[in-house]
Amino acid sequence: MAKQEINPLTPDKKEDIKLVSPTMTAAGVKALTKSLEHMRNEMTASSCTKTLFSLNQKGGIDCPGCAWPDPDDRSALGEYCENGVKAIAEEATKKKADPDFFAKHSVADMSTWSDYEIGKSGRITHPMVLRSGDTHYSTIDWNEAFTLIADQLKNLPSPNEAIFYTSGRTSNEAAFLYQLMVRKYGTNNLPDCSNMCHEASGVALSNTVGIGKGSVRLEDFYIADLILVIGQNPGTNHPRMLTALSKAKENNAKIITVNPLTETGLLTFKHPQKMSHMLGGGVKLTDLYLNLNINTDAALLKCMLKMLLVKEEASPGTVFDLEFISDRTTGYDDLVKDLKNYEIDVLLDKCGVEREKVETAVDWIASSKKIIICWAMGITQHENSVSIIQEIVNLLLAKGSIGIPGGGTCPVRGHSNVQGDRTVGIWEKIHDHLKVNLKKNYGFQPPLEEGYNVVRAIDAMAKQKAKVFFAMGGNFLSATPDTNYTAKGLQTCDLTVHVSTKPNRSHLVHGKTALILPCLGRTEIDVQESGEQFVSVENSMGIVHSSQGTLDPKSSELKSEPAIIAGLASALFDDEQVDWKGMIGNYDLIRDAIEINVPGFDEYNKRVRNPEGFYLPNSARDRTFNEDGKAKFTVNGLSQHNLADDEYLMMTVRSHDQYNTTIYGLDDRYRGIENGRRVLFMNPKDVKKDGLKKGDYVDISSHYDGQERIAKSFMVVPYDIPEGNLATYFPETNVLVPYDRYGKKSQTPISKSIVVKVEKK
Ligand SMILES: Nc1nc2c(c(=O)[nH]1)N[C@H]1C(S)=C(S)[C@@H](COP(=O)(O)OP(=O)(O)OC[C@H]3O[C@@H](n4cnc5c(=O)[nH]c(N)nc54)[C@H](O)[C@@H]3O)O[C@H]1N2
Ligand SMILES: Nc1nc2c(c(=O)[nH]1)N[C@H]1C(S)=C(S)[C@@H](COP(=O)(O)OP(=O)(O)OC[C@H]3O[C@@H](n4cnc5c(=O)[nH]c(N)nc54)[C@H](O)[C@@H]3O)O[C@H]1N2
Ligand SMILES: [Mo]
Repeated sequence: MAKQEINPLTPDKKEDIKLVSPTMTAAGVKALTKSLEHMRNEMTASSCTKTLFSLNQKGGIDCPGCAWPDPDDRSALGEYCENGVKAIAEEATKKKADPDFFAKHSVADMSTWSDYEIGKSGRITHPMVLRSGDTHYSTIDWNEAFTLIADQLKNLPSPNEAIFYTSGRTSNEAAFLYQLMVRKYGTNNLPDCSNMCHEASGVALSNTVGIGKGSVRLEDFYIADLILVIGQNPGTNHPRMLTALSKAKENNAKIITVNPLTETGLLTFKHPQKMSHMLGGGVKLTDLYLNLNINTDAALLKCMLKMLLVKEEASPGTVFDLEFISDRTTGYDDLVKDLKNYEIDVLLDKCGVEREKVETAVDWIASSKKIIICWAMGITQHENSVSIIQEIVNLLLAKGSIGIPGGGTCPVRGHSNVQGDRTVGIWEKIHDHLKVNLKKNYGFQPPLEEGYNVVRAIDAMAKQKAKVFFAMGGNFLSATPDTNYTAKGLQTCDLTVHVSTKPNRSHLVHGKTALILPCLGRTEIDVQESGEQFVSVENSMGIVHSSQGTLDPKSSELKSEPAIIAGLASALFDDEQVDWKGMIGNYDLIRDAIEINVPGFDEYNKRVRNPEGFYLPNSARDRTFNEDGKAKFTVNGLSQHNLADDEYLMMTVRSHDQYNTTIYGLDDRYRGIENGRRVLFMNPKDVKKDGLKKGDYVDISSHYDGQERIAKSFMVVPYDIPEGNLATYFPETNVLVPYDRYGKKSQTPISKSIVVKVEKK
């Protein structure tokens, strides 16, 4: 059979989309019924019971849904939310993508399916291979697969021609072993999903407060005076955060939301496990909603700082914390000098928020001390993300609100262990302590030169500088920018390998030889030589805790992620420096290895067995900033877009029914969308201006450096979004994002500010 061309894009068939009234209350009864529906459709009854009662319980399964922490006073029912349950149902599904499935469907056929259809095919049960010229994946023995990969790696002229990607679900144990294998092999090519996610937060926070993580604890939410939620949609992406916000409200905190869209999840919340919420009207969360233009947060924050400065100068010491500023910071005078260069009216005009609303926000900030600022992808995926986050830090520093009970920074992480992966060594740069410790403890010189991050990895493959691509989880093809260019890169590789739980589009757009290595999921029991194992993860607030599955593995052929790494490492190296076999026989030995290589993990095996886990050290929380102990104010510019008359600024967001590239369903009930995903949210005035109407189909294009990129067949949805701004769902529009346009200093793709044109079909 002749090999067919594979289209790497999500098929652009017109969908039968229904536009309905958005649900205006987050969670509530609907969330419960939706959760149960997903579980019933995907799982057996006994799996439902075994997982639900263990989810986010102390010593139970850490929810793979997001990185929000669990409260210590969680109920006997555990802490879960609608989207956590969907994540579990997706993994613990009874459907199987087994060898018969792969024999029946060719790679070319599967590539014409939607992401939803591909994902719903079920759990992969056997290691699969696609050799050069094959049309279908077929089974391969584990040892043969390891030898195949090891041979390819050994034959590369340089270890830097191999790339080792990580998605953020990987446990600390697997991540540590993985980076150990990769660095022993000789490269720092360890791109990870963080490069597309909170990289800018890490860079900006390290640069200013000396540690790339947030400073608040969950308990701080309960005593805060004021919480700002900027560029984040927790109702969909971190639903358990709504419980913390509602608790803050009960304790009289005020909440300000900054977002171009009025997100239902931030308006009213009904806790599905609280009778008072369910019977009453729920809790009103946001007190003040600032609907700004996309990518104008720096202007808004500067405007707030300037208004605060006016108040401070009128009555010194009443608004800013002058003692903290003089004792614990540097750069305040430069900040003040720089603020004088800006006009309030010009800043207000740029962000498009009414003056009175900003003044109210400023009054609240002026009179509050315990201020928490939360942010996520609405802030981190722009060219000037690092600057915006540094402006957030400026505000908190001026107020003396970092490192106090009830105040501080809160970058809300995405993947459930993305923060932990970085802590234990997944990074294209190498931590200073690993440079020293890997040599000391394992006797090899780790590579020191910087490896490829995500955008560099794409370019290296497309330019044939890298020939082997290995992914520990994730969906590199669809999650990354510039889908066609990424596809070209993957397709020119000699070998692509994916350690995965379920099929995704990255398995279909592959190198000359391709492997899928099926692994255990979080929900499953992991038995090794010394018995049943658990793994550990770090949440958004720096707590490390255990996670242990309760379900029987979907197939006896599945291996755990650590076992896959150890299997490959044993085929790759024949020296005795690292006891791979011993470590996977008993994960305590991996944790011992982490303890001696990574600071902060003293008595890891003991402390991880505390039901609540343990906090990693956090210098910003303790108010020790940087080497000189001082935090830095910074001077930052504003974003510039200079759009032509027919251009828009477009953000790509998540629907309520997806987990990144995994599509749980086709509805986004908080935004009134049913049965489809190819929608373009547009201001009604813009719809009219472009001669369009509700329900029309359009193509969207971008034109960076004269190159046209097109995403086809999107339905126009008139929506409450500022004029000149558009929104679509990712990954359908990733094809429009040029791989070489990214955040300064963070190299995070500009997924939230893409300049595009809209054309009627
Ligand atoms: N159910 C579910 N949970 C998830 C995920 C998922 O896909 N599904 N993904 C996980 C991952 S990896 C991550 S990183 C997080 C993502 O969590 P979020 O960051 O909440 O995800 P997004 O949908 O990208 O939403 C970004 C929000 O930013 C707003 N926004 C966009 N541009 C701007 C801007 O310029 N300024 C401001 N102020 N706001 C802006 C959008 O309107 C939207 O409300 O969630 C994690 N949890
Ligand atoms: N345009 C645009 N692009 C974006 C974003 C955006 O907002 N807009 N967001 C970015 C962000 S924040 C992120 S984090 C990335 C996400 O990028 P990735 O992390 O690469 O993508 P996911 O969709 O989360 O990966 C899903 C796949 O992971 C596999 N998987 C699930 N569980 C496991 C497991 O336990 N082990 C293993 N080995 N595999 C597993 C399954 O096969 C599944 O198909 O996308 C980025 N891309
Ligand atoms: Mo993310």
